[in-house]
Amino acid sequence: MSTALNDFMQEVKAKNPGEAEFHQAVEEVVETLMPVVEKQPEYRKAKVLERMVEPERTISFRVPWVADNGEVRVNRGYRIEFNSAIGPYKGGLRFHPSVTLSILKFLGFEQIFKNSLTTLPMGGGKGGSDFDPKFKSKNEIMRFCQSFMSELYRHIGPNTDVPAGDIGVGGQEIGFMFGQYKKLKNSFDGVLTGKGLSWGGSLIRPEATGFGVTYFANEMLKTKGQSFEGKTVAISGFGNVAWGAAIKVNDMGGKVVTLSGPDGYVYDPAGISGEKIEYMLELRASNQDIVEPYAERFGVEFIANKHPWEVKCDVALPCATQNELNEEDAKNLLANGCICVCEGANMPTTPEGAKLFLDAGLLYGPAKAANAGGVAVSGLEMSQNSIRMSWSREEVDQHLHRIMKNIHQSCLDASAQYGMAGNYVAGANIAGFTKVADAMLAQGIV
Ligand code: NDP
Ligand code: 2IT
Repeated sequence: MSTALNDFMQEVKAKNPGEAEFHQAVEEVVETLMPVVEKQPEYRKAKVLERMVEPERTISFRVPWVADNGEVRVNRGYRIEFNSAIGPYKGGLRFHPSVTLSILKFLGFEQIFKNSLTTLPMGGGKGGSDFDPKFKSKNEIMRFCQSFMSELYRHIGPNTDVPAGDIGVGGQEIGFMFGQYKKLKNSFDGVLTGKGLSWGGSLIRPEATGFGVTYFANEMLKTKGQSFEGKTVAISGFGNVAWGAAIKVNDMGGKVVTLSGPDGYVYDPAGISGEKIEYMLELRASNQDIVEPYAERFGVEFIANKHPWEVKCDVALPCATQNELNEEDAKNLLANGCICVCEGANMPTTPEGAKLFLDAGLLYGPAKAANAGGVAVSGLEMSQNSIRMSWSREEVDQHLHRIMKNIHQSCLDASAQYGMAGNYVAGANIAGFTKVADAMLAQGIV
């Protein structure tokens, strides 16, 4: 570690004690940005990096609600409004018992660069709660969402901060929160994305992250004269992102052989396609957060308490959660001949795993570039809301495909410009950073 990076990280750690995920996300970005910042005295003088790691605003609030049995429950809600240099704060809401300030700060920080890469005018933010949707009734989820929005509504708005979904927050939760926002504000605003089609949502938003990851992986494969045709693909997770990726991999001629949940993974060597993909929606809607019923339903192997990275595959798409692919998993993938790892989840690979991929020269697509398709279509939903129009499926998909190709090219160009050709991690960080940093310089010390 260089002295400059070491000093910088010491300060970040001292100011944000105990926030391991946030430190991890900052270190990964700053490591690749140091050479850029050191070449630009204006960035250093204006303390652009130091300002970027400090959220513009951090909101934390009480979320009380009543369970079906009459018991009062109290959760904690958050919204991190990280950076608004290039547009209103934008980013998802995560409802999961593992949610802490550290997790949301890592996600909000990454979102700044991801949103910049999309080329759409969106700043970075993230929020959520330690609420666990597992085994909750629909009415309990509704009451929780209403209580959450009863505080959040005063901090957000279509030109201020536009939340969306993430783990544990899908169309149903966005609906309950939108209803409560509209009631409190008496205004029909495009204040959340991922809305239903009849009330301002965009076609392709549910599929967007998974489609985008697959488009990005395909662009990477093309640089080696390859495609998804005939490739064996391991996917982790079974949620929104994994579902979209499974559909698009099949469209592009690949064969998906795994899915995973917190209970383990399923191995389906015949390929996960057609009704098996649709079954993923049932699995998630069952609210049990387990993948084993897939194995029972389709008569395939279930491997308890393991990740799918031990399976032989050509392409791996981690689509579940942070730090789900470690050094040993990376070794297994490389030993089994995997040629491409493209991240659907946010920060799924540990730093040790990522280093192995970069050293081996494998095609490695980092989350903030590869999974930007979700927020990109959120941006398109905002545009459609602003002009009070809705675009066709084909139109939105074409925009998404074009945006993913452009992100891929920007990463390649930036990596080459700084002497790290083909390193998509450096490319994504540098390309995402420059636009935000220049906007911050232009807007003065605020
Ligand atoms: P869903 O709620 O639809 O799916 C939930 C996923 O969460 C499951 O696949 C499950 O996989 C995983 N999960 C289970 N247990 C835990 C745990 N203890 N901690 C954290 N995660 C757990 O979420 P999404 O599909 O929307 O999100 C999956 C990933 O993609 C996340 O990293 C998210 O940040 C990222 N992402 C989502 C976007 C979106 O638009 N929805 C956009 C860009 C990125 P498993 O059990 O195997 O962990
Ligand atoms: O991590 C992400 O980019 C998301 N969860 C989507 C955010 C959004 O605003 O659509």
